[in-house]
Amino acid sequence: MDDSFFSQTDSIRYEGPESDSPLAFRWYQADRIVGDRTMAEHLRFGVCYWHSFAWDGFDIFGAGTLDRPWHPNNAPTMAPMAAARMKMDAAFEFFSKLGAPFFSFHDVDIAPAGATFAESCRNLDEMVEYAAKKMAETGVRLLWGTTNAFSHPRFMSGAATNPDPELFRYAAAQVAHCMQKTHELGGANYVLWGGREGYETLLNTDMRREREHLGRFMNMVVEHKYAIGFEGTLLIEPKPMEPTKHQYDFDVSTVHAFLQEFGLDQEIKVNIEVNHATLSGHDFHHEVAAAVAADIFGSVDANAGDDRLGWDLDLFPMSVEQMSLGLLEILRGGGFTTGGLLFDCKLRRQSTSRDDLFIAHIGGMDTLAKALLVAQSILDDGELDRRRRQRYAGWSEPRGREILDGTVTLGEIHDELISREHDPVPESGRQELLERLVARHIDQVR
Ligand code: XUL
Ligand code: CO
Repeated sequence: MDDSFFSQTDSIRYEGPESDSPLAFRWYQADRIVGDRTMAEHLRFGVCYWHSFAWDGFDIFGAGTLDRPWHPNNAPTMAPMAAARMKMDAAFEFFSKLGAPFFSFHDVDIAPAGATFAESCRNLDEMVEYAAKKMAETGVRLLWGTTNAFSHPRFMSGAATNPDPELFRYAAAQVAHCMQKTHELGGANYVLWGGREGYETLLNTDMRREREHLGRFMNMVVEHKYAIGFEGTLLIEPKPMEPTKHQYDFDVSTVHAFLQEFGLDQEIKVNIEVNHATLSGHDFHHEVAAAVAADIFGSVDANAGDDRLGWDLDLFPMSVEQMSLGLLEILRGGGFTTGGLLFDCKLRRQSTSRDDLFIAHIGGMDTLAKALLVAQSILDDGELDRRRRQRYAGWSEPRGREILDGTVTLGEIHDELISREHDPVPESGRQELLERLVARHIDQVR
């Protein structure tokens, strides 16, 4: 008798849109061809370690509620390394039963902190060895590794932007070690989310200096990548606020300007999180389009917020329409290369049944698989892109081209308009028609 943590659940299979099983896929069919690749190749799903395995459900109002026997709060007498291995066994059982090809972790998610930095590093080394074994057994790969330089009290005033250089050094050392471990596990990317890189009040903050320090930090990270021969992509994850009042990596365009200012725009791309996009006042698809337009699109943390709560709720994505619009921009941009769709999502505190974690991920994967079909169907149909191209047709004509070529001046344009009165007729943007077009693909896709 299998007594593993998820022994009540079998491997999740595709049963098709008519299935009424909560533990089956209705849309995600890994080997189904969509456009030029399989669904699995397009979507590159990943499960995050932190919310699903390292968090016991605590929030600012109360203690953990989730069944996580390896969590230090639930296992006060268990040796920390044994608990970490138990957690990893459960995690890999989950990844492979779900059929997710990737996972992601922070250093502190997989290995307990030691009494010293050196001991923390040794713990991480040991757990990375264990992970390598699990990855080889299951075929699950690493989408990205990252460093947590925001939870420990030492980082209360930031890491790279901390006023104390000793904290900059501590975070730098942690990134150096974690990137090396990500490299050893063949990670496709390395992520830097600026946890507490921001400020609480300008009264004590020198913003010019802190941004310069962050620029120096990121340049050191790039230098280290080449020094160790890591071939994955470096990604910054924008977020506008929370935990700090103002985060420096506010949104994609802010990060792009930062990368250009510090000479990093060829080296670092972005990891866009859906609910970070909405917290910054943008739609998810806006952030993807902004990244594609700036050639810095990398990866996605697929989740959702709540319309009425301005927090980072990390809900599982369940809106096909929202995800279809995002995937449309991703496909228009050529799809993922090293990136993928990571479920940076957490269960609700009341979701305490053992299969809730499966149902949540299955829901997210089905939502995104259906959204992929919708996005591909819109592209195959071609009408949306044809109408979009048509709006700009005048720029291929001589009167548009001479502006872009730089062969006409503002003064010449002025003089010409005075001599030849011409008042262009505005054309409909056809927004409602286009929204109906998207709705038709959502209704009709199979
Ligand atoms: C925080 C967040 C992080 C990053 C990794 O809002 O999204 O989990 O994805 O540090
Ligand atoms: Co995230």
